[in-house]
Amino acid sequence: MCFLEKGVHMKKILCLLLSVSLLFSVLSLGASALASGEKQPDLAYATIGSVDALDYDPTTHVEATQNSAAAIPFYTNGAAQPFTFYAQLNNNQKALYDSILAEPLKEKYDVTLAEQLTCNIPIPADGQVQLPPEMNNAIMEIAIGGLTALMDDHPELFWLGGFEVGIRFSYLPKEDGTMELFITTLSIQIALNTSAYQSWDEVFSTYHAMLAAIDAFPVRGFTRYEKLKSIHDNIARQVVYDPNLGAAGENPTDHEPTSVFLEPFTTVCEGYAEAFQLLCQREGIPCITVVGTADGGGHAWNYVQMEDGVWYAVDLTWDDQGDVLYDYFLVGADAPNVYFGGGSFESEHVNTGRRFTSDLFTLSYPTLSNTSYCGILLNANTAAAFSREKGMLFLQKNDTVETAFTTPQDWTLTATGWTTGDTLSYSGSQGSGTYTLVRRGDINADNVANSTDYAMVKETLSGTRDLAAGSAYEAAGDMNGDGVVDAFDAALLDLYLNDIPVY
Ligand SMILES: [Ca+2]
Ligand SMILES: [Ca+2]
Repeated sequence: MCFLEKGVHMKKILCLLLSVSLLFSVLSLGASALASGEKQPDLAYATIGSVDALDYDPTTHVEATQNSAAAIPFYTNGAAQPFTFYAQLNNNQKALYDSILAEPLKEKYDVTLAEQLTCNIPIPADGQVQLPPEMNNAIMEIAIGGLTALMDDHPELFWLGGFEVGIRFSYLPKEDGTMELFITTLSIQIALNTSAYQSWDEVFSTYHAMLAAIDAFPVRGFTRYEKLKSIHDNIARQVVYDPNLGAAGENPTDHEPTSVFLEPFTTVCEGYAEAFQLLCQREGIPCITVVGTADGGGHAWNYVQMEDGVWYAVDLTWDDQGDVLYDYFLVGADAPNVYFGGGSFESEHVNTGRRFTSDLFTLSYPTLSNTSYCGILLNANTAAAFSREKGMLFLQKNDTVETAFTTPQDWTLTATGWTTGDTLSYSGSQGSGTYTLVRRGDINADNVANSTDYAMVKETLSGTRDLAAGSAYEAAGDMNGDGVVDAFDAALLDLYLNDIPVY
């Protein structure tokens, strides 16, 4: 059993919201153009506002030098119909999102709107036009919406955050003393996190270093569950929560996934969640970062979609307590807070869907499962893996499983044995269920995976043995979990029995 003292676990919360400040400057159209009263379309340009990232100081803004090189194509979500926040955008927001994604490492973008914005306003006597508030809001809704969705679909674009927005417009004076304004283009200038990067060259090189580190990051396992656990554990082992957060020595990249993949390997919730998402995307596992509040502070965590199509939550920040915990690994909304106070996961994690301190755009999240992925909490040291859709519990060849599970105290576990074909029943306050056990590689269920089992796989290949389809015995030999026992499984089993970690 692995119960830890409640008091030793620090709740990790921080502010991740970006602040918004709108600087409504006056649009100067030129008095002469308006005085005539003639219908005279013209083109003008004005900065209408800026949105600053937290910690971003506009007075230290750094001008871009170069780096218009096309970005490296990043991993795509492997799902047949991947969940994207892009799908939640309107056409103008999509235009902005597309423009930046097509050429991510640029400082400035001129985005042609898919649907131009228009309004009718009085011709100002002094030629100084101020946009009506609803027009400012419409512009900010496009910019904030497009950027929010892009940042959350593509956390590898770690430098996105604060920005300035300008517009390009034409106008048409009318006889009745009003004029029609047509906004055709938004100009977005990306602000650099100057506490971390002094130039866009530095962003460029950091981007490539991060991609290389993601490529090299070890993720092991046969099943989605096993890969997720590997990602969870290996990130927790690689980083520590920044002990200097909010003080001198704070890692200026704390809020970026770079902080997980690059030295000095200190991060905060946003880094944990975005790095987790990037590694899931590398492995083809649908995963999103969720932003909101926890215990009143800004916080970020993940939702992951399992093979059953249902979304479960992972809060790696709270699971990394020196010891790696699993209290927030693939849990549901009703999961109890084992270590952090009372209530449920949902009562402790409130989605806001906002990356900026503006209510103009809010992300919508998929529905979180009420129940956790498995009804059992794992001991930190077990390699057991659950498959809810198959109703199976996979054990590695050398697992000693009598102490493999940590459960709330009102739970009972009953196992008929601990190898292939045995069953494990559980029941408690969160529900009950039964899993069929599969000791990976132990096809003949003698509680050891060895050359006898390997021979049985070879016999299956040659057609002299028939492992019943869908049975635990077939699952024990189906090393790569693709539903069929074939030559690939024979090769994998050979390596597995010889302790060569190819998976
Ligand atoms: Ca065996
Ligand atoms: Ca197979």
